[in-house]
Amino acid sequence: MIYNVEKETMNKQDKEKLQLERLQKTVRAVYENVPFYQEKFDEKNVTPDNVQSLEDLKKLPFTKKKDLRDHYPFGLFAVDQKEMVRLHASSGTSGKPTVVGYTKSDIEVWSEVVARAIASAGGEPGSVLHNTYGYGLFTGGLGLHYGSERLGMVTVPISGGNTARQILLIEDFQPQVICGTPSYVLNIAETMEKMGKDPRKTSLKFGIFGAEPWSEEMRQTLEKKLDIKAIDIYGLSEIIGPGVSIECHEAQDGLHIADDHFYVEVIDPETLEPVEDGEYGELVFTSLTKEAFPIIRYRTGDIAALNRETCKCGRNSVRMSRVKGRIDDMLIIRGVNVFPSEIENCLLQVEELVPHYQILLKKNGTMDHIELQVEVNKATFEKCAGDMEYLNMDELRRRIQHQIKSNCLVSIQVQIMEPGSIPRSEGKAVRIVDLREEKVLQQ
Ligand code: DLL
Repeated sequence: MIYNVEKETMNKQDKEKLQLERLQKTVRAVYENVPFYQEKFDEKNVTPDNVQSLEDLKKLPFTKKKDLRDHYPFGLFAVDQKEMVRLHASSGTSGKPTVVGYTKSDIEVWSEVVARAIASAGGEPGSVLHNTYGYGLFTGGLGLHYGSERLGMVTVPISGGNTARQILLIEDFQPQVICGTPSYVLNIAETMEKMGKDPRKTSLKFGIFGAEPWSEEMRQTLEKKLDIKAIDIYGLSEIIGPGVSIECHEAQDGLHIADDHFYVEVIDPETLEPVEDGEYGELVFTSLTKEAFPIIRYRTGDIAALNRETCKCGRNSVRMSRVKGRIDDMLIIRGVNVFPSEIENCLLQVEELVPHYQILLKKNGTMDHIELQVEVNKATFEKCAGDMEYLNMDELRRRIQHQIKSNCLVSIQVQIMEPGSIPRSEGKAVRIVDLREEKVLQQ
């Protein structure tokens, strides 16, 4: 079902006209109300009057996460506090969190784009949505919540954690849709198995998964384990939260961006020049309708590619590929760039492994050293009578290393672990642990 047929199937010409009108209004609002933008525009010698076409957006300066931190907490807001109704913040691994604000109208827009997203994933009015995204300052819980209610779904605001209770409510409330990070929903499915329950036998039909990078192989694992369609949803608090883009259940072929609200560019993170459609680069978003926290050319740090072909579902919006990873999480192993999601892809092709892993960054003297911890499944563990020594680890380790070498072109040290030994997440999975300074890189 298409939630907003008029906006989601709008032709290119009308869309661009609408985008330009909204862009001009946003640019004027930030120039007049946010000193940070006025200064940056002045440095580049541009004023709102210089934005006469969508192409002119390129004249405007980029905004980065550091700009949000430097203006903590409210320095980039464009409206008076009296007009605002909500704050959210992202945790951040060091220093101050990044804070974002919403007016009533911003919450309306957010609910609308998430309602579109849930409908795109297969949600329908009257059916039940089990929402395991964390409620609170994180945008996942409340973002999906408002969208689900807007669509007219019966919303279960269970939030993350207390997995046994999640399972009880899935059995008793019979939801059709589950939302959460892919790693946490996998954790729920595995807990069901441990309790002797079959995760394929629930009422669930669709899963709406995002908030962390995940691979195509992980999608197949979740679809098989839970007998559902696993849909990728993307968003970030700086732009609005979840609902920036989502796949449609009809095609599952790229994520439709709500591009009447968020204008997308993809740039080469080194040269800052735009890349061709289809080429991977850094996603950059400009908000077109936000009031409290409008944002111009925000460099997300997320790597993806664009596709402007019409989708078979009928939506006309520009689509982005699944996010390959964040620039900050990219590992450089002897000169080769690798994202954790690419390693995940390789691991899930090895039958004996479960989809849990951690990449440890260590120091070996003065040299950086990377170690991959993977976990064998229960059946494999039982085959070796619970004694890891009996397992032909060398052969398995060689196969894993070969898989990674042939797909990612890097040699990496692999440590095979017992079932259950890699920490499970109740929200965003921690895939990279930096032990060089005892700090966690990815949250
Ligand atoms: O994670 C918003 C969200 C909530 C999205 C629920 C989807 C579902 P932040 O906490 O600000 O917001 O984190 C945003 O998470 O820049 C990406 O690096 C990553 N991310 C979000 N969705 C995806 C996805 C929420 N589908 C950061 N695939 C973003 C890969 C994702 N990475």
